[in-house]
Amino acid sequence: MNIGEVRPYGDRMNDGAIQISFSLPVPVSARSIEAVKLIAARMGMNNIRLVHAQDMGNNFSFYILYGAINISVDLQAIHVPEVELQLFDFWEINDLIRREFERKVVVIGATIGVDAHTVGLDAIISAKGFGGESGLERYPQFEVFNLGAQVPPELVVEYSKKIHADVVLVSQVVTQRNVHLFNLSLLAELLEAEKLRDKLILICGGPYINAQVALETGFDAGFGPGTTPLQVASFIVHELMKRKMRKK
Ligand code: B12
Repeated sequence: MNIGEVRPYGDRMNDGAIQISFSLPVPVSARSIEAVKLIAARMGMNNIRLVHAQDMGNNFSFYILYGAINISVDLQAIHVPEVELQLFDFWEINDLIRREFERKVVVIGATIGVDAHTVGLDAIISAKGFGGESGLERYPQFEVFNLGAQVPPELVVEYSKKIHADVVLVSQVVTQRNVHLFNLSLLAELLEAEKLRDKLILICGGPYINAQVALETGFDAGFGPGTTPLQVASFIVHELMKRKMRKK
């Protein structure tokens, strides 16, 4: 393997160990187990070990397998947009907002469309926070409005206007049939139509969100799995300062 290439590992470096799981629309049987191993083999896995096979009812079954693959990728050859972030701490963020803006920063959060997953957005917004960090509600310099789940994009626009929001945080967890791309683009377009887009910092997040999705849908930044409130708060402050500099 070349320097810069990476391959999954389990016991030893570069042993190619992976775990996969999937369901079949049949009950567990000797035949279904053989089918599962065949599917894994056809995916290029070797040294296949089935570690879990379970009936799920209604003639469906679930399987977990271990095995190894012989694939590696060159990290140097991968070019994707990333959110570049210099982290501030809780006190620095509040001090910077107080000093540079002399008012609270108004933040709206919502999970839009039919999406009912609120845990991720709450992790960033609610006072209890995530990963040992307080959420944005705990920051004295943020005024936070959590609109909750299944909010129509039109309502986010209406509310942003009503309370003069500076930041809109949108969560999208369900990505079936690319519904998240539809919802995010729609919101960005509606804000644009109301001439609000340039006045707002527009941030999306969710387990399948990244910087690329954000840029493609007209957002300023996108945050994925494991995001913490401090990362989001730091991005907001950087962006506010960047925009203030631009205005001067
Ligand atoms: C809990 C859960 C539910 C709960 C939600 C309860 C609630 N109040 O949120 C209930 C039972 C309601 C539910 C329902 C459904 N669910 Co569900 N659910 C989950 C589950 C198990 C955990 C999600 C979670 O809470 N994660 C913990 C949080 C902390 O992680 P997170 O969301 O990734 O958030 C972090 C980052 O992504 C980021 N982030 C997230 N949002 C935001 C927003 C901003 C602005 C920022 C900056 C960052 C950010 O920061 C967070 C902290 O690090 C996942 C599977 C899984 N293990 O992930 C499935 C999962 C998300 N659900 C799924 C599905 C399919 C459904 C249903 C459609 C099932 C059904 N057929 O009915 C329904 C949909 C209902 C609806 N209308 O939306 C799929 C989604 C597949 C997809 N990609 O579309 C998953 C992945 C399960 C699966 N493997 O199939 N679900």
